Amino acid sequence: MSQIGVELTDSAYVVVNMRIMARIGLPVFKEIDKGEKQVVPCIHSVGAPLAPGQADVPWPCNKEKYIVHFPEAREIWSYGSGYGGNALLGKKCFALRIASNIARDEGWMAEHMLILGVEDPHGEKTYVAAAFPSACGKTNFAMLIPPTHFKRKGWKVWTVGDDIAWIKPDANGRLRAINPEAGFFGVAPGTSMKTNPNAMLALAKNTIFTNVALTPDGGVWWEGMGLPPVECLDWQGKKWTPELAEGSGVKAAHPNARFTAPASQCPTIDPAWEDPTGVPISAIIFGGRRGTTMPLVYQAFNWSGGVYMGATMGSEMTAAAAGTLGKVRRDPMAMLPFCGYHMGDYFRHWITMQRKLSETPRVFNVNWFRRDTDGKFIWPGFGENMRILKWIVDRARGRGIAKETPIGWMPHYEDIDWTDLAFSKEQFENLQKVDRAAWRQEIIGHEELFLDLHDRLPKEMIYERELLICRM
Ligand code: TSX
Ligand code: MN
Repeated sequence: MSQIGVELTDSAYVVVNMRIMARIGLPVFKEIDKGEKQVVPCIHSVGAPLAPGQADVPWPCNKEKYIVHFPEAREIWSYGSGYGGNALLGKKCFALRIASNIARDEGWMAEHMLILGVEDPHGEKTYVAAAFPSACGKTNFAMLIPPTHFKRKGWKVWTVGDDIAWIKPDANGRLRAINPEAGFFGVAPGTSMKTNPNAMLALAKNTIFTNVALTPDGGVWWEGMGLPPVECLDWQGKKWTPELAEGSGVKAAHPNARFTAPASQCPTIDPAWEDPTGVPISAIIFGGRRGTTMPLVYQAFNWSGGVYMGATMGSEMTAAAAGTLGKVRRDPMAMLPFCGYHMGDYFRHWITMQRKLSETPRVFNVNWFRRDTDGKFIWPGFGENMRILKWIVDRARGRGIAKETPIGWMPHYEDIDWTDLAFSKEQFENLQKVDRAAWRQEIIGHEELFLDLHDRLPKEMIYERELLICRM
């Protein structure tokens, strides 16, 4: 299921990062020499290395940027930017934009999804793929550590990938997925031994850090890693102290600072993570950051309901993003910036994929971010998400219990394993509540998205919306 690209670049940063993110070198040249597979040519330049109008001031990249994809020719031209997504062309540009275009033509899917494997106490493995917009903790979920009680019973979560999945039906009509990447290009701030020990262990060696703070002993630091150093150099090389931050709010690391770490160094990396035939996918999870309206978890009634779920997903804007705080930004399948063709045709491709399948994956929606009336997160999240993941696996395996609601199947309180977690039935009901007034607004939001796509929108999306309205 692999694809080949060649990237020409004037940036050493790109070379050393791609060496971690992709499978490179002699074996690839040998593949190219066989002449059987298409090669995607990619060219990259950071552009003029001087400040605009100042011939003597060094500058990291050009003022104007052109990140250009040629889906017909299957080429990528990127000029003027050193930003990861615009410069490491194997990632968003190839593995999502160009690959999604190839996938449409060839009958497979290139998705913005993590892949994980859940091993139960009998050693049975169930793989799931999950799409979340940015700032929802995709990498954390891909490397989830189950609570102690689950670990003792024998539950394990294995990591296949944290960002991109190429998914293809096999000869038996089962969806199989590979992670086309060889590394993690993860957001550093917020990553710690508390939030994601597996990522911290993965990045402990052979790792490139971008725009983090540099400590006096040659180490790195970022916000949310733990206690700050007494003094360090911030991401721009200026002196930084915790006192300075308290006064002015200046951050030591850039909020979008990154680590580039080999996936092989992740303690929970799945034994099958490099299997060229991929891993079988039993469930697909969509999710977003939503303070209200969206329950912790529910299951779509069927495939077209699942496609509707993914098509209408969205996240509330955080402070950093432009626009009204708390407003829902629709990001279908987390692919809006990454799909290589019209989103309406992309939804149709999703709908059509089922016809090639003997076994349809179950589709779920999760929301770890619902808040109570005081504005506090209701759900503890992180490792506790294992309880929800177990229900998802049970459902995908056709053995979990659920109740029918207007939006889909939901667990009863009793269908979740609550051992060692003080979470009452009242709290759970609050988290799962389907508020009809709020859903009315939600469905109006779906209509707004569909208006933008109306001339290519598959009929299934209209009918699913009508049915949802009827059930509400
Ligand atoms: O990654 C997160 N996940 C998924 C983990 C497997 N984050 C971090 C998001 C930013 C990238 C979360 N934040 C999650 C979550 O499930 N949930 C939350 C919200 C939250 C934040 C802090 C607490 C609880 C919930 N703290 C305490 O309860 C003490
Ligand atoms: Mn991503």
